[in-house]
Amino acid sequence: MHMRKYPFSILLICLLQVLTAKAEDGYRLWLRYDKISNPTLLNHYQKMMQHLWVDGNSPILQSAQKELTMGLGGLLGKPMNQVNSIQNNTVIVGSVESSKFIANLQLSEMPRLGKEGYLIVSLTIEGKPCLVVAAKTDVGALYGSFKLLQELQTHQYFGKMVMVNNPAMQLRMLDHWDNLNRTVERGYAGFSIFKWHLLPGYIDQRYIDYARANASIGINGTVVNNVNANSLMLSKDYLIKVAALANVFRKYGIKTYLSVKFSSPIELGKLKTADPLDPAVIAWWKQKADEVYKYIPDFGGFVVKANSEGQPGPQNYQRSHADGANMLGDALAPHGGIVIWRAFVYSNETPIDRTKQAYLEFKPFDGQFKPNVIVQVKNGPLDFQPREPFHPLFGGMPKTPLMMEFQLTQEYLGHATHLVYEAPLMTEVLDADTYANGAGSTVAKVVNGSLGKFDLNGMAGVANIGDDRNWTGHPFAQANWYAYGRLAWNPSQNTDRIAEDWIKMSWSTDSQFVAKTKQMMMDSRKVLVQYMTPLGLHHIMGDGHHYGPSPWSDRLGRADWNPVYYHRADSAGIGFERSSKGSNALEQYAPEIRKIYEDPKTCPEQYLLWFHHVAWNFKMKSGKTLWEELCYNYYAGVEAVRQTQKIWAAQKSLVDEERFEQVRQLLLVQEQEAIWWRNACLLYFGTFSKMPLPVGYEQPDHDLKYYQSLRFPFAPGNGGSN
Ligand code: GCW
Repeated sequence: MHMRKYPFSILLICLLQVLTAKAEDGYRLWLRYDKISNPTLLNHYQKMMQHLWVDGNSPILQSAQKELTMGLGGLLGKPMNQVNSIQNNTVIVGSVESSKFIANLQLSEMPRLGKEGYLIVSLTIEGKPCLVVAAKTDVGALYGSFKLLQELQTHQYFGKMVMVNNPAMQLRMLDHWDNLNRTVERGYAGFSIFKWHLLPGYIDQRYIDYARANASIGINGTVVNNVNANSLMLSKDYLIKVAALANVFRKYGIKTYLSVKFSSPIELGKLKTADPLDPAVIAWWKQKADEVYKYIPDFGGFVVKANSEGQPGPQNYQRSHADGANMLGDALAPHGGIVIWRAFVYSNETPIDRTKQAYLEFKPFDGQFKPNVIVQVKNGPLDFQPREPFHPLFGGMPKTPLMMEFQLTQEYLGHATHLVYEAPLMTEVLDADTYANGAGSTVAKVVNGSLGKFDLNGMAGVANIGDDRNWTGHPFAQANWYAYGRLAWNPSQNTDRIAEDWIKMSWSTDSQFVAKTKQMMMDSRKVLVQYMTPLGLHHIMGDGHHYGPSPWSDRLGRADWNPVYYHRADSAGIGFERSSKGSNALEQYAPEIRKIYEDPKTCPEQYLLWFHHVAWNFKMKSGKTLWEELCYNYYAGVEAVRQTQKIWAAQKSLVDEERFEQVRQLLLVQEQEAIWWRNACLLYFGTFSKMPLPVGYEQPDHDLKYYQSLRFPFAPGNGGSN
């Protein structure tokens, strides 16, 4: 019996080892910590990092210790020797806040560190060479620990090192649009990671790994529920659940925030009104804020979507956004909390150009918000389109702190099916010059507070994660979560470099693999714009679910929900005239911008149809007519996806089978969907231009009627109950 059992169990173990060694399901994100494959580097690192000393025992330092133990142990291929005094070749981690040893070192770089910054320096102390990760605070030391691991994972760190690093922004937030029933608005990676019905009792390992991933890229705040909020979130039952999550996140330097519904005093408090100037309402919110802080002493604050897309707000009571935001600000102020008030509003009544409305509503209140209120503005004036010019509120409200809202989830960028690296979209906006205070007044300088000298400043990214095993659905969508965090930490980082780091950490350090994969990523957003909305087209997607093309849609209740409102194609041409000859949305920008954009001949072509209605035979810079250029772009976009497929196919031997195959299949779907966009849009626009597809292009395999007949009743991410 024993003889038979023994070899079988050995066999099973071996089999399991083979399987687990091969299985690469993406769960580990960019924190894989597999043993360094380059023998010279490995040898070098092993010599330099023989011991680990994390000096201090706070929950945050314990997180650092756990991460370094796991990370260094994995990368160096041997368990770390834990010590509590200096030895030869020790990694020493600590902060002035909790380590006498670190404080006594009196490091000369220390004065250059902010609250969350860190320093990594090679030193010889008491004759012993060591590597010191030091900070003023424990959270700084945690960030430094992740940075050290990143340096090793990307094979950067070799030899002596001095690195001083501070975050550029105060708030670096990840915003979930997760509902209490675990559906995720505009979520394409499964259900919400937050299992409300099992909280507070059950702490899923995913919450911890989520916090680790966020901390590794410097994210320090999370909004756990949808801005289309349910007032139940503020009930005692749910606050206890939120507190359990906050207990996990706190250990990684992450503050918890909640989206709140403005009418909560009515729904939860049984008041007759939610009027922000009503004394009973004011008292209700104050008492609610006190209660929240009883459960979560370091609670971050409230995020509010008010008077937008049917959400209640102060305007229901003829009060202003400032009245509403300031009332909540007063309730949170005694506890150090903040209000993040969203500027994504467009009025139900006003029939003017939707892209002008947020500016018109908010600009008059510039300088009238309480010091603990920050206004959160989407990157563009419409709604997270594949390409939009920057929002004119950036630079338009010099006396008010503004924060950036990016959308990581790919609502308008091919859901979790299309391979799109969003970092170039982000930097395109961050680097844009608002001219608010002369040339060089970039959007980045608005949102990092440097232009207006605001201590309150930051960025938010609408999360793209769910309970899919690999978190984001598409393996490459992880890069958007990663890059967002890196850019919130430092908006002037090179997107190419961020991609490179992400590839090395998430896939492989093989130089050919890194170079080719980076090439696929860097162009991917430009390519998506080409096959979806080239030359400044926007909002021509399917109704409701926003899946696929539907430029012909004209049936929705409000004019400005319909694609035809945006592209305005007719026999004369196509595009939305937003110059002084049209809606004059351009007037909301600085004169330097207006001057160039006003004239279709000087307007950057990537925004041409955003700002102008242009004749079909308008001469483009390439010498082509507008119609030809439109066709060229749609076809080039599809071709580029095919090119990407080829590059990926050639990588097969350099990557694990599981993720290789997943990406391969998704690229096939992406190609099909790119063709669908191209054919549907060109067939439809051709009914106005009356011009044929240029010769030599492959012909659409269906007619326009076919594309118009497609229906997708259960496309994911489409709102639903919360
Ligand atoms: O783009 C729209 C989305 C809505 C979203 C809204 C917003 C949360 O289609 O699903 O609602 O933006 O940002 O508030």
